[in-house]
Amino acid sequence: MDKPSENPMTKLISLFAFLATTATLVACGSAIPHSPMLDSEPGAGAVLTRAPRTLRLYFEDLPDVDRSALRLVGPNGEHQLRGMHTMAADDLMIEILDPLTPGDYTVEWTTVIANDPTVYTGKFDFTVQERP
Ligand SMILES: [Cu+2]
Repeated sequence: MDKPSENPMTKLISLFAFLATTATLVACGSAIPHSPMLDSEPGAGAVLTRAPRTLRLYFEDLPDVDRSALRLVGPNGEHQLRGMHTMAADDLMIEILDPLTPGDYTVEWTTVIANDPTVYTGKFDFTVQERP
């Protein structure tokens, strides 16, 4: 009596599919320049019901404050930011001067990380929702 067994061809096809996916990921990974930003407040893609008053970006190592820049662009254009500083050994922090109204925001950042001459840039978005 034959037991139902897995078709070896199906196994082979899924193995090839896996390898192709892996190869694509590796290829894409090497094409995207490395980003030293690890985390942020607000987080990338965050949907907030309370408008943030500061931006804080966390990096792999100490950012050079003097050679770093942050921009915050929202539905009413660019927001005024004040007093960029570092709070710990790995972050940039800045105060948002004018209150954020509901809408989509983009943070654009430029930084130089300790002992690395590369100028890194990146951006991320967050959303401020109307308060219920
Ligand atoms: Cu601070």
